[in-house]
Amino acid sequence: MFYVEPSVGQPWPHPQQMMSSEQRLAVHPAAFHFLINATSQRCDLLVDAFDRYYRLIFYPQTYLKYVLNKKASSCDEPIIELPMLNTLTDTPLLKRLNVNVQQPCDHWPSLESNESYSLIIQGDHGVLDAVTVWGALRGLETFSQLIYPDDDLLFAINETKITDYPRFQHRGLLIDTSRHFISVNTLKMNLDAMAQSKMNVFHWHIVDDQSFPYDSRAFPEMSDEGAYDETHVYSQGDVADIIEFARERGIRVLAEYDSPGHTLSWGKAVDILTKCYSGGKPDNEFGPMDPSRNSTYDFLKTFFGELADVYPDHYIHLGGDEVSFDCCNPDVQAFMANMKFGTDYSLLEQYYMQNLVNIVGSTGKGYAVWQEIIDNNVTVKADTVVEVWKDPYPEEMARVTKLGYRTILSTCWYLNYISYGSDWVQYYKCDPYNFNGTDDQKRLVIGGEACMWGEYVDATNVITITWPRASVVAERLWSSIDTKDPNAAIPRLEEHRCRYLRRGIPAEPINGPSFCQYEYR
Ligand code: CP6
Repeated sequence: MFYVEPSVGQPWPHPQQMMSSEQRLAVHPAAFHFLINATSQRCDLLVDAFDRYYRLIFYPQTYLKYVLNKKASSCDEPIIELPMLNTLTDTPLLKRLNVNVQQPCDHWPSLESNESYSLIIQGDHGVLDAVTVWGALRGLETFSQLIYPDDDLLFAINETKITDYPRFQHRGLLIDTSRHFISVNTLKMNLDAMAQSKMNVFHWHIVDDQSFPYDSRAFPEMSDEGAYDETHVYSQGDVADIIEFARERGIRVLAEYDSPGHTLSWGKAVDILTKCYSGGKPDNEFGPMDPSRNSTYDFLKTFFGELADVYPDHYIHLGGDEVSFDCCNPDVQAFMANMKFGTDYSLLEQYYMQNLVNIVGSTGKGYAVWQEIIDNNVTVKADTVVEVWKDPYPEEMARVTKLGYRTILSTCWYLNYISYGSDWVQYYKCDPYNFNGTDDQKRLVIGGEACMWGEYVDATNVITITWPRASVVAERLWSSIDTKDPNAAIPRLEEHRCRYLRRGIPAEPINGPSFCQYEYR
């Protein structure tokens, strides 16, 4: 073989258990419908999902346009006609998918959501069973991927039995919107790509040193001064729109407001940063949030109080990474002497973080943090999620879980590193269980995140560089521990990438020479 050939009708990520037969069924848009059982009837999430998946299956070319413009046009544009099924075919028809959801529809997905489902395609209908609506969404995605275009039948599906559930509860993707602004529509396209790989956490690294594109209710001046310009800002409406778009796909929005480092843009409008001194006077440089002033903590109370209302997820990410200690300030030094910290800046960092986690904890929220918080001995709430991002990660995973904290791994999934060749194989081989620890420690590992830092990506390339590379992480986090052979993954990954193209998502080739008939135009 001189180029990689895709599989046909194989889902990605691979289901926990799947059996399929040679028996093919035809599927036609004029002769197929979704049917909801009685108890799941009043679930808008499901009704909207049927509408989306009907389009994704039969009219993938118009799908994205439809979901991205939903707000703008209230009437659906007519979908293009497909030729009628050739009535001479003797292939049986799949007429409907019966969807049964046991529990009443919840409003928000959470870390504890049950995403399991089973799917049986047999005879003239399919049955999708799930405990929750979130499981039903995952099952609908799988169903849509089992259906493949066919020259004679238009669309075909093989008789199949699937039992499926995620190996890990937290399957995230970090997108950074501070180094480059990324439009709401591009973020939505990315959320759609996540749903198509069953990822369920959008880690939104929304602000950082370079820009503050969040329009705060309490401090609107922060984006007036801190964003690149006044049009490159997420309004409260934009944030709500992203959260809703994610919710419809069973994706949580984990917003990160990183401090005390990485906050230069925060300080453009509010006086909260450490002023650096050289030669005995301020030199107009700024350091991390000023941990020595009470006014800093007053600000944090108001600001994080607001965020607790804006973001519905139980968790908010507090950052805490890469705090630099080379900003000298006499007041901070006096404070350190007074607090008996000596010259140990890690104690100062610990003091700030301890205050911050107490403030955020008192809003009722849980928090995620980068590993430095734990390395610095801050006492955090028992339900804290610690994100490991440094090497050597096996030691860190062992240390954090030994302390009893839930952990997610991102070290080996920094997708912002790009290089020639099939770099995805190394992501595929990395596993959150690659460390020495007891079963109790392993149980504390709740998943991981692919990270797409924003220094070298904006709307021109973020989708292309992220997909399908993040799908590789998605399969590691969803599928069984035994789904690990890259050679077995190649044809399915190739089909998955081609399916992204068919659905209008410009995912890049990652297996060397290949051919996808839905070439991106
Ligand atoms: N920004 C923030 C970053 C990074 C981190 N935090 C980062 C560090 C190293 C690499 C990529 C990104 N750009 N706030 C580290 C968590 Cl290689």
